[in-house]
Amino acid sequence: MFEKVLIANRGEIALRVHRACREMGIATVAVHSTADEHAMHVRLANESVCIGPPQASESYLNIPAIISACEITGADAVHPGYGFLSENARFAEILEAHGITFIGPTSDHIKLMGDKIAAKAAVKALGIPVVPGSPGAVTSNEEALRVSKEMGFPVLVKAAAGGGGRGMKVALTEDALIEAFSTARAEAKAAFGDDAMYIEKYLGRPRHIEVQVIADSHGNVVHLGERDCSLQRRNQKILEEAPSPALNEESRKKIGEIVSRAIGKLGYLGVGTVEFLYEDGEFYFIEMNTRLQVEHPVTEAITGIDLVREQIRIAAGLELSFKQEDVNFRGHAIECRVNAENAKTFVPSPGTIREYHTPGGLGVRVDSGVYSGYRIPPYYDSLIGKLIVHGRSRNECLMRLRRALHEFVIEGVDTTIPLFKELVNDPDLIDGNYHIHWLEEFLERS
Ligand code: MV4
Repeated sequence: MFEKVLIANRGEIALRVHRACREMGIATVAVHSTADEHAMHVRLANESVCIGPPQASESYLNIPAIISACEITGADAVHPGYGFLSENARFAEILEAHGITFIGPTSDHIKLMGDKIAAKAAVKALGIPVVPGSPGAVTSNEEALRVSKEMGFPVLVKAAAGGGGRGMKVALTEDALIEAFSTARAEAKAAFGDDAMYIEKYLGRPRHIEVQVIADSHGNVVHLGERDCSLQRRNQKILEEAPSPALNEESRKKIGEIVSRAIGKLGYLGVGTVEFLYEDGEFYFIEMNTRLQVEHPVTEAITGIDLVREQIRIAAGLELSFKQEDVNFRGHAIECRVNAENAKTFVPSPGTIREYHTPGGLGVRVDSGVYSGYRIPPYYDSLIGKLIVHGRSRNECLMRLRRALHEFVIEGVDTTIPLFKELVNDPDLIDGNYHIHWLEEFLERS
């Protein structure tokens, strides 16, 4: 097992990783920008190294500075958290070249899944259902028109280098297609330096359901069920839950087995999330994420498995501590992302937290690095914490969530808590009756 892990991240996820290390008897190194000197994970870590100024490009994305921090402290592994360098294949390669373990999948798998066209072709070949669309890259207007007419409108033009909703354009008609294709292509070239494009049948009101998988270096692959992440705004998830209200035990088992088998054949290592759109009872692959995700705690709540602990064990070459038949899905969990933003306008609200009181009690977890008197810096994303509630049933989970939201006090900055207080009383939300555009429609009506 590793003796010392460097945490190449900040905020609640840096603290989350520290907690797993601490429980495993592994020393931690926090790296931080000058803006994060007073962060909770920096205080709790065994050692800390300042790696640069506030701008992420100069600190949390600064590979030479992070490698130097590893060398100075003698860290034998790096956990990248999510965002920042977590899906940077070059970072994983450079670490390996320095004899430092990247706690995550191989750089080849990161690269494969980073290319959305290659990823789709690879998983399709392994038996995962994909969205109908162009068989590969579409390189001309004529080809774009031909494949679109074949599958029928509306279609969605996507960039191979995109993902997470960046570089997409819907075309409702033949006339709109050429315009959408050229614009999306030019935007992809400008944004990613790569204008490889592909086209898919556009699904109108799907749910976003993702399957959590975990694989070790001994050939064991286990799926940990799904999360429903349909409640989003501008590609930012707001609330996630597990299990999905849209699936039954049979469909869960079926998609889980399809994903496990594929991931096993791929020789994948570590945790991964296979993202699907789900419409009219069918799953359609869209992307695979090769990192630990923000919403991993809902899976932890219903399975009792510590995903960060397992990531670290896998990276150290150990076997998974459970088999598929040992995984029992228990009850229901919901996560609310507490952002320092205005709950109506979503305008970021950095500043100093004055009063701070977190909810507690049975089935309530708060993952956050903030505290009373903490100053939220303006340089990073506005997620300041996550409220994760577990109950024996979805209804018990919702009742507990209402109670927990009522207890949560954050003063001094605006937060998304008032939005969640409204959402948990909405009839559609109570019924689990929503899709990826539901929240935007809800916000327009209220
Ligand atoms: C789609 C789609 C409809 N049809 N693909 C957006 C993020 C990226 N991961 C894929 N996305 C979508 N792909 C087809 N063929 C609708 C979306 C989409 C979406 C997907 C998941 C979560 C939120 C979303 C918000 C808008 C659009």
